[in-house]
Amino acid sequence: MPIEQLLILIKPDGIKKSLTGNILTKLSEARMLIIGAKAVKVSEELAKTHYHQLKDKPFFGELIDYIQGKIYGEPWDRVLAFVYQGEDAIVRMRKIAGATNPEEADPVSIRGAYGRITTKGVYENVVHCSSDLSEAEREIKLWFKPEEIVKSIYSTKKVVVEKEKREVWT
Ligand code: DAT
Ligand code: MG
Repeated sequence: MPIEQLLILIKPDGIKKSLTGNILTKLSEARMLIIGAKAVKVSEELAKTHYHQLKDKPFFGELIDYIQGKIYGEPWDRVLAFVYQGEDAIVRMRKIAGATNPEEADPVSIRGAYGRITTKGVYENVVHCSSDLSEAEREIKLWFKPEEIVKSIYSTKKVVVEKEKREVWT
């Protein structure tokens, strides 16, 4: 079985409903390693790049607002991002996450148990889970810097960065 890495997001509805513990418990049944974890306030640019393949869908605008947590506002307008690693990780984690449409998802899956469709038709499906190997690589590299991951399966290189404005502790 190939060792794979993938991106999992606990979306703002999962944060607002205080489901982080429940979601991580369900995911832990797969006995995979968390090799990256952080809280992220999602910018419009990050949201649009993440979901670029859906840009022509009628629900794109609402999807971008949703992943940014705009409908919930402070302090729910954030996501928790994780990189998981394990054997056959993508297919196995997507099974635990459940189908995209929470109404069609296995009721024991995360989306089946905790997701809903709003009256506006937005799928509030609690988690994001990379769909295949190339998407997993693209998404991990979009959401995480190499130094934020314990051990990446993707190659890195050293570069000298000059005159970069960076926030540091005072
Ligand atoms: P997944 O998140 O299962 O990979 P996707 O990549 O096709 O599914 O879609 C990304 C997100 O867009 C999904 O989590 C919820 C939303 N979405 C997809 N199809 C939708 C639809 N028909 N109506 C409303 N939201 C939808
Ligand atoms: Mg997808």
